[in-house]
Amino acid sequence: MAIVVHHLNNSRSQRVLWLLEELGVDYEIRHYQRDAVTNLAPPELKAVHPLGKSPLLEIDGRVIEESGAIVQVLCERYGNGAWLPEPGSDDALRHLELMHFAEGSAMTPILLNLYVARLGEAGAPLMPRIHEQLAAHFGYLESILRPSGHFVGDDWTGADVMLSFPAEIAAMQAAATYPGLAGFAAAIHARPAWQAARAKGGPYFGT
Ligand SMILES: N[C@@H](CCC(=O)N[C@@H](CS)C(=O)NCC(=O)O)C(=O)O
Repeated sequence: MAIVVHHLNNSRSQRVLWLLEELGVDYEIRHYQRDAVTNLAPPELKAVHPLGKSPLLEIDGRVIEESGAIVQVLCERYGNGAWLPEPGSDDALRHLELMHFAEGSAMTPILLNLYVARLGEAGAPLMPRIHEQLAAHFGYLESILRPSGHFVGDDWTGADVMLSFPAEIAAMQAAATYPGLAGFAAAIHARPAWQAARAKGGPYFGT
């Protein structure tokens, strides 16, 4: 059954394209462009899933929403034993934790920062707490990055794919403060699979 990625330009969906390229899986991309003024997804995405967000993966005749679930299912099906730690191992537990941390925790201060900054002076009282939480989450990620350059074990896993997005944002906002995360993002961007995904997916955060 064909795999279809509903890909919004310059978005979390880049992770899914990158992983599919790493796994060598055939897939089709349907492209959607953000609104030039609001930066929001176009309404056509709501015809695919009620939330109208990206990534969305069509597989086995159903639509899967949530990057973490998409990454997990692709690693399980096409990883051939790689991209996920040994089931039942300590690393598997750590992997589960970080797969959820990426969207469940790390993205919260990132999104709050984005939205509250748009309020200007009205949002100013919230900014110290948001910046403190941004630093806490980015600092935590920087501290757990392993000498191997991975978050779990010494090879690429789904957790690296999921954490690539907050790491890229940390690198864009403060590369000097988070040199480990900046190096992690640069190592990903240098991979042929990532570059193939970038070529197919279109411009991504200035790359
Ligand atoms: N937790 C979801 C978040 C999905 C999400 O918010 N995607 C953004 C792209 S980075 C989006 O579609 N934004 C457009 C909009 O909200 O209109 C996931 O990881 O899949």
